[in-house]
Amino acid sequence: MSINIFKINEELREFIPQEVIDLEEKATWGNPKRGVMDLPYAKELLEEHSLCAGCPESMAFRYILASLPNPEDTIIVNSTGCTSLVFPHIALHTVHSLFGNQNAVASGIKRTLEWRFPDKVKDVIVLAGDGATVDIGLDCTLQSFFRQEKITTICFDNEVYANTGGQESGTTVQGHVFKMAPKGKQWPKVPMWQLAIDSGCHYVVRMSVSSPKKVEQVVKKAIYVAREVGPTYLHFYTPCILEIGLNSDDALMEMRDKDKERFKFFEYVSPQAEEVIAKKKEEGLL
Ligand SMILES: Cc1ncc(C[n+]2csc(CCOP(=O)(O)OP(=O)(O)O)c2C)c(N)n1
Ligand code: SF4
Ligand SMILES: [Mg+2]
Repeated sequence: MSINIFKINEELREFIPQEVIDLEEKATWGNPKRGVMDLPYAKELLEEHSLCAGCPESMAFRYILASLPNPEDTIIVNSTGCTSLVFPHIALHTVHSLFGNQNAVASGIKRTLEWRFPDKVKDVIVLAGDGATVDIGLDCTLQSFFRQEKITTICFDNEVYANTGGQESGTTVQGHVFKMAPKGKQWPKVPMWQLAIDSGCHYVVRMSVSSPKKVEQVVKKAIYVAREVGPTYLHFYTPCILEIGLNSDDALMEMRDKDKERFKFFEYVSPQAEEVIAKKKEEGLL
């Protein structure tokens, strides 16, 4: 625990729930080797968050937050959707942008931080749903890749607009019916990971979040590569158990199932990214 980025007002401490105090006292900030192995002892996200019980987005959030190499100097930019519900329940700097604008906002923040703090490492990460990343925000997403912004974009793909009650998105599977898409999707799933490669990302991964250790590895690689080379993109399957009619303890099974088909692990590494990853491995940071 090094830098106080989240400090409870001493005069109010006696009225603050223990969970919120834990966010301060059990944080793992300042440890460059932090990771998902800390999770049993650390507190990254309040238990009483506002996602549905068993929602894989809450698992993904915990793994990602535990894996950030530089949380004191990280800003997470998010967009409206189920993804955005957890941000009031964590102890990191976040910015809520207009739906779809997240990569444009993140680009501005990254450039400003580089100008304002030239001697400091500041990581900027976008975390948004498939509707925000692939549909309504696709222009902003791709343009940030074309401009080679040094940011990491993470898409939580639950293959639906979940927060607004179940409309189909570009990442919905062909033929799938949702409450508010009764005719079934006409077109195949948009392969966003391939668009990311074709648009200039240097490190791209598609996978589910069924394996915490794997999430840690790819998050760290994506952030290190973004710092030194350019845009990186992680496409995570985080199924909406509510909209596909599963119980709260079914998410892991659903992800493991899809690990064998449309979310089979896929990783692209550009030659420049290879160099950064090799260097970080030598430093013992990966
Ligand atoms: C500019 C704008 N357009 C539309 C909306 C309505 N809206 C809020 S959440 C949401 C769906 C988000 O879907 P996704 O990005 O896939 O995230 P999820 O809820 O599935 O995690 C939409 C369309 C909005 N809030 N702002
Ligand atoms: S509606 Fe779906 S994506 Fe949203 S919190 Fe519930 S399970 Fe998660
Ligand atoms: Mg979605």
